Amino acid sequence: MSLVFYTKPMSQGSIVRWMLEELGEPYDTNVLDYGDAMKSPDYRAINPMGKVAALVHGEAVVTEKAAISAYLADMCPKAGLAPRSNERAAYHRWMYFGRACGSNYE
Ligand SMILES: N[C@@H](CCC(=O)N[C@@H](CS)C(=O)NCC(=O)O)C(=O)O
Repeated sequence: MSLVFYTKPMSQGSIVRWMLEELGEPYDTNVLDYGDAMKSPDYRAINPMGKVAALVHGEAVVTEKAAISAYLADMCPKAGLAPRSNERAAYHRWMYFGRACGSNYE
């Protein structure tokens, strides 16, 4: 099933790109510019927020970098990117900590 990644260089899409590369599955990339391209009706049909990153996997659409990362890890267990059940609490904690905050340093 095809994977299509919507991103912009030097954006939070880089986190998703890292996951896609670790996954090792083929994917297509659509690079969007800020402004008109990201706010177009065509792209808003994928992400109503008009932001990157977004992932289209067949009929499934996932936005939000944490959600996309978790989706990819679960979609392809053979890649070993999601932990075993006894490690899931820490996995969720640090997945959402790291991807929810731009800066977490005190
Ligand atoms: N909560 C979103 C944030 C996405 C986001 O803010 N993306 C920025 C690029 S780093 C964007 O697309 N900005 C374009 C805009 O707001 O017009 C996520 O985690 O993926």
